[in-house]
Amino acid sequence: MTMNAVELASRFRIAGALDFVEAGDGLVKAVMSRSGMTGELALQGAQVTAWQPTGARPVIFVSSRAVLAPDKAIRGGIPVIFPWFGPHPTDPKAPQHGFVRTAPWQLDSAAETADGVTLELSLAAEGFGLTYRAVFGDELRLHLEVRNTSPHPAMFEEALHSYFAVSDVERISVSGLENRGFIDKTDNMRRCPAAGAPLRLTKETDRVYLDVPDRLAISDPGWNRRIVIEKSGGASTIVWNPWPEKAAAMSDLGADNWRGFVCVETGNVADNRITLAAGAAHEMATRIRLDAQ
Ligand code: TA6
Repeated sequence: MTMNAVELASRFRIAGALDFVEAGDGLVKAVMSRSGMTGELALQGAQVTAWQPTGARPVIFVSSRAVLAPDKAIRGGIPVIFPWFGPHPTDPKAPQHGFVRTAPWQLDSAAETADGVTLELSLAAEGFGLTYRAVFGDELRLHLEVRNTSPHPAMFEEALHSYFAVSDVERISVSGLENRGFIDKTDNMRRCPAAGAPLRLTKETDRVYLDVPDRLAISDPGWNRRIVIEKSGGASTIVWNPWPEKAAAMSDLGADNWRGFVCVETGNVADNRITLAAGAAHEMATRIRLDAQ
């Protein structure tokens, strides 16, 4: 039974740091603030929908046309993708990117700590138990634990599908991928060799990089900043921007929004998918912070 904003506030509100609001069509968001930092997380999907460190521009992008409604994926933020990435391997009717990003997660605890405002959420997901910790502070720290609660080995894919706000996707570059090959989803899943240089996006880009080092950065000269991503337990990095033609066909995005974001996603997909023994658990984490350019 999901709680409404009033019930959540009565249990978890922290004066001056954490409150709960109704958003869109029946959704509830946790809204956080601390020394000028602001953040948001939608209980549906445990989806981060905002993070803006003190004195900085927003770091997380959400489409101006995003639809906040039950069972509808929110266009932007950091969707939690599980237990498959992209289309379901065998069932064409199954939702793209799994079912947990539109599921009603349970808020288990909330606290203000030295690192910021920490939310702990959980979800039972068809033979898996998911627990998710989000810490909103000078950094944004996300930690996803997946436990196999079934009596047999189980396989899954996962990703934190982060939409990062940028000045202009044609001006940024992504470092950390230079020495890694990738699967090109815009070219029939062709396996491509490492480029040997930071990634610049010049057209529709939809790439799955495998076995990626744990430190990446998005350099944004337009806003004179770098978004630094430090991850653990996530071997894959997915980079996506649809470019204007595909963006125009997405009713919750639009051709006028495509320049303002790049997805640089941390996950375990394709060759990096995970198989867990009965009762075993796997942890994936990512820390996001800003550096001067
Ligand atoms: O992560 C990139 C991707 O898999 C793209 O292929 C594109 O489909 C994107 O995710 C958005 O997917 P969504 O289901 O949120 O529209």
